Amino acid sequence: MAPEVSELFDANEWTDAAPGVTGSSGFSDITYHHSLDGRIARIAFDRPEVRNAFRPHTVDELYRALEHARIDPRIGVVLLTGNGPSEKDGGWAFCSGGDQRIRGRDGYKYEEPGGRVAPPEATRIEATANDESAGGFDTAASLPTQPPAGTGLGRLHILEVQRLIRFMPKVVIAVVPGWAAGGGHSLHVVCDLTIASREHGRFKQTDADVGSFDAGYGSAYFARQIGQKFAREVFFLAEEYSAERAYEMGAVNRVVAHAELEREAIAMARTILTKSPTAIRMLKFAFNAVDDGMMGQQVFAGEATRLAYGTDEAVEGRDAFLEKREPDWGPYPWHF
Ligand code: S0N
Repeated sequence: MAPEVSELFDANEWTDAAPGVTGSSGFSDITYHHSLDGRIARIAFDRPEVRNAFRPHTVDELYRALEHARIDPRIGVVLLTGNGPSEKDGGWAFCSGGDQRIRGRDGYKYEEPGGRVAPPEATRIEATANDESAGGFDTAASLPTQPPAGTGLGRLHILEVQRLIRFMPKVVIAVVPGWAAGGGHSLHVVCDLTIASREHGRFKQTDADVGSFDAGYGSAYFARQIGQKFAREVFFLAEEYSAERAYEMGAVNRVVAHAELEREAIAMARTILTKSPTAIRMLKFAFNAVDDGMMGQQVFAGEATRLAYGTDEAVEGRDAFLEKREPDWGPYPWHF
């Protein structure tokens, strides 16, 4: 574990999320930690020199860590944040969106003028697959996530990350220590809750400035959150908003002193962890369903099916089939 991960990172709270792998889980563009009791995940962009902009390799790593947290039954809350400050100028960032230096005509490129940006093996977390301490869950972690080198094809798979955040049955909190801009702004929008630094939290939707627009959750869902007028203002004017102003607009849940940001985020997570996991999961999917069409219904329905499986009535249906007899629904009333 590296105490220098971030000035706000308390090394006494966290452990490397992938035991047996040196460094922070073998990632290069993010860091990934679990709380000592294994119930909270902390995933952080780790490119402070570019305000935590993401390149395709960053997105691969982010997706992998989020998926790892999603299928860990101990984890109830994920904190998504950005490490900092930048050694270059002391600036703080949550995330400044896609790395504009490698944006191509069909998305963002793995290849840079100097060659491939990261070796494919850096996307693997071998040691976590079937880890006993993690309850034996299998992450299929040894599968590479990057396309073969040299395809030259661009990617826009931050949208896959957005969907993972949206549909994971855990609460994802955006912990914003500095800039949330462009696609970084969209990520905070899609998170369930946002807590921001009073001194350094800044929000700006640059999409229309750089000719790159999020026409999905980043804008339409944002309008659901804060209203059409404010959302259109944020996108059409691309101005800078302080954390306090974002709070007034309803885009942020809490604004706290910078030095207290991660402590407050952990406290928020700890409160959520005192609640019923089933209630939290059903509520998240209920909040989502109204905006997610048939997909939202499918996700909500999956959880309803899981609950139904736990009833004697459903067990009777299964047993009757296996025992080749007619089911006896007698004990189960038609509720009114
Ligand atoms: C974040 C800003 C406002 C910070 O300004 P500040 O504090 O004045 O710092 P700078 O001096 O500007 O930056 C410091 C150094 O960091 C580099 N840098 C900053 N952001 C990026 C970036 N995004 N890419 C590459 N480099 C970046 C600066 O160049 C500087 O480096 P040096 O010191 O070497 O000069 C300000 O930096 C800013 O406005 N940044 C750009 C924000 C932006 O426009 N982001 C891209 C927006 N588009 C996307 O995110 C892609 C969208 C996308 O993926 C998508 C596509 C379809 C559907 C959905 C999405 C989606 O949004 O998810």
